[in-house]
Amino acid sequence: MVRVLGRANSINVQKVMWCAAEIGVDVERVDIGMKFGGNDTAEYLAKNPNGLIPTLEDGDFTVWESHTIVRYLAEKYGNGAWNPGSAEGRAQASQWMDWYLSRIHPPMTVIFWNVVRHPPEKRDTAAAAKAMDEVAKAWSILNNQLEGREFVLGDQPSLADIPVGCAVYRWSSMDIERPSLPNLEAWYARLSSRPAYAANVMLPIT
Ligand SMILES: N[C@@H](CCC(=O)N[C@@H](CS)C(=O)NCC(=O)O)C(=O)O
Repeated sequence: MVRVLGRANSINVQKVMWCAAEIGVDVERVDIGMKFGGNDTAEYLAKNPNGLIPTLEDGDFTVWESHTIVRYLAEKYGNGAWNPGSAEGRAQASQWMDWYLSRIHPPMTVIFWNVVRHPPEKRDTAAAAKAMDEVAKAWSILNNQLEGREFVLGDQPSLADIPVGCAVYRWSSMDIERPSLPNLEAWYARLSSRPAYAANVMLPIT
């Protein structure tokens, strides 16, 4: 039995749940984190000493870090889908996953907190504006990559789509002014039509 420990609306849990649903892995998800708590117990910390979500359990095997988990699921259960077959393809998938961590995640976190989570009196509009500039530049890099491609690496979705695919839902749904990025918008529409994405990623943003 594969279990994912983590609340459904965490972007890092969404990466794992979306990947598992796409490759047909049956997962039991347990609500842990934020309002559910449970990530500061000795039992949880023994599984994931960071006290963060998600953690994946596959029988006796435990692993944390969302990108590592999706690579594990695709390698073990993907039957060739989602995990590129060549070393070059896997390197490119990793490149976009790492790029998400360095270029998309930090500014998106600043925007998310200032637009969604902080009450108006705690919002830092200058920091949010700076983050908007940074992330718009990063999204335009992905917009260029998507020129002539259905998904990040080509005609088929792959692990490269997963972190940025989860983030583009937030980017497209938050109450912010976005620059026009037609390839990115078309890719987001393509992802949105996938039942596994709609069910696991397109959840209320809180
Ligand atoms: N690099 C880690 C980051 C994990 C992380 O920061 N998780 C957040 C949720 S997105 C968390 O656990 N926050 C505390 C909570 O939800 O209670 C990963 O990708 O798995």
